[in-house]
Amino acid sequence: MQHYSMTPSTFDQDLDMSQMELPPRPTLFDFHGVSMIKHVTENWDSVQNFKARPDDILIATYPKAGTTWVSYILDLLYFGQTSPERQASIPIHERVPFLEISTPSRPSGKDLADQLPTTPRLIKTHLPVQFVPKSFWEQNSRIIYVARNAKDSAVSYFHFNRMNIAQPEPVVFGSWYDHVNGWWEKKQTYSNLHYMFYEDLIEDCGREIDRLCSFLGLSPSAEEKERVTNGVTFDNMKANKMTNYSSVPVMNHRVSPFMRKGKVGDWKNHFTVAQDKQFEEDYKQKMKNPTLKFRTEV
Ligand code: PPS
Repeated sequence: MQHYSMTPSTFDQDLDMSQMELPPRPTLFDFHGVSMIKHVTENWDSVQNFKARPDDILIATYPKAGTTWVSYILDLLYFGQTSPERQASIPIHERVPFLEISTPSRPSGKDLADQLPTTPRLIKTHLPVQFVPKSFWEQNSRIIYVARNAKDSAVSYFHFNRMNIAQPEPVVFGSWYDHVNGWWEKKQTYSNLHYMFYEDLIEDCGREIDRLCSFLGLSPSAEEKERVTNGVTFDNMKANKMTNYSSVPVMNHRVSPFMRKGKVGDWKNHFTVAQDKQFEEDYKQKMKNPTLKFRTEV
């Protein structure tokens, strides 16, 4: 196989789950035109009736676009100084609940969001724009959408599906194209939406934090900003038990760590030249909106 780079791919490394008793992976099904799993649809009415507040901040992404990164940036900006306990003992996925998730063994994301004691409440969603509970629009809540180029999203999602047995065969939350375009169109009419890109964060995280702060009306001191920028580097988040998802039982980090590579362009280690050509042809058909542009390298 001709690869873009000679760097060996990480496929199949360390992959021996054959000895483990694993529950079956959830099945994908069509849900109003979007491929979903029961863990994100079972609590549907309750999620749809979620009562958003004007000061809530919703972090919306297609999976693997940098949700955790931006969640942690916001968490540090708002609560980094005031709540050392929060930083030391509450994992990021509890500080920033995943709104639509509902599994038998844990409180639902909606309940966790309802119970958040903070102001603002930081809430994560992977829902395509048409499924977002209407109270967010009615309350004019602030929304941050993070998008990542399709090729790196596909590679990251592929590895995530290997390590997380709560994932079906790819891919839940439907088409990447519909997701990034649906949210992009929403931005044209809903002004409280900040649309940002993973590639920009990689290129200059400090600049993106400045843009986020200006959207949120925050003005951290130089020292505070330095603390946030330093806390959210890939290496620091990978080493931090509160941000690396090491406490989540359905994830096997020996198969592939949640904090995997954190790069733009890793797709080159996975796509053959022929696959890339095929991908580009398909991309041209599906990405009709010329104003939404992604970078696959920086
Ligand atoms: S999820 O499961 O949808 O919430 O995943 P998500 O957090 O959106 O995306 C995970 C990918 O983001 C990378 N990541 C980072 N990259 C660079 N710097 C920082 N600080 C960072 N934090 C998370 C993470 O490594 C996953 O990407 P890949 O390409 O798999 O490494």
